[in-house]
Amino acid sequence: MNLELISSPLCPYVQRSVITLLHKEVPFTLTPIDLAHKPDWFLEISPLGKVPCLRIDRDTVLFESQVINEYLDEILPPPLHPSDPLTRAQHRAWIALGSDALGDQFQLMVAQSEERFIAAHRQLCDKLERLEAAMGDGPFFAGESFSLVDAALAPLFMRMEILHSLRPLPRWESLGKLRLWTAQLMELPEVAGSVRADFADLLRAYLSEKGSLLLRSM
Ligand SMILES: N[C@@H](CCC(=O)N[C@@H](CS)C(=O)NCC(=O)O)C(=O)O
Repeated sequence: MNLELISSPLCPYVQRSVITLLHKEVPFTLTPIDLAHKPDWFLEISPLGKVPCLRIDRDTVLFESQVINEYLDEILPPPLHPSDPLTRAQHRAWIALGSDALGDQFQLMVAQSEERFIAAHRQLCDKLERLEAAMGDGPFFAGESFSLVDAALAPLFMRMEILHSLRPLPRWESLGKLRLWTAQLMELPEVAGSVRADFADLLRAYLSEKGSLLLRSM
């Protein structure tokens, strides 16, 4: 099977699928596109005009990171999703919270005023605190085994650590379980290898271009 992931180097949703592909140890190619100038061929195959898209055998396209991850999980055993329907539903729910938190994180990164920054920070940290309360003893969300929740949340946590290094985020710093979970995730080759080696510099350059408050002295 030929698997091609249409991507963008800073996109956390793309990264979720890259982590799953790397974890499953399946060959795939990455095709980065410029989201500011989306190519016509991409607009033709992407119903929402968003990355990631997974092109399968050149002619079938899936979109939405979680749909892509669940498809990969179903065709490439062993499964990362739990077999019990209720536990699986709970995992999907926390992944959905992670998707919402990525939206808050984006707002935090591009906030142009302290007021917007504080609002995005509050929304993000409220969600992260709920997640912290739901977290077991680790090292991963479901205990000893890596799951699709880990694949979906690792991009959020990777960015939290980078943002925290630029401007201290005390509420993030106080989330002991999430930060331990983050440390475990960052050790995994599928997570460390899911972004370019210069990812932190790339993110910083993006923040600078956006005039992010994270790069301004308080
Ligand atoms: N819900 C989507 C979100 C994907 C998404 O928002 N991708 C962004 C880049 S991080 C994108 O392609 N944006 C282009 C646009 O909105 O024009 C998923 O999980 O795949």
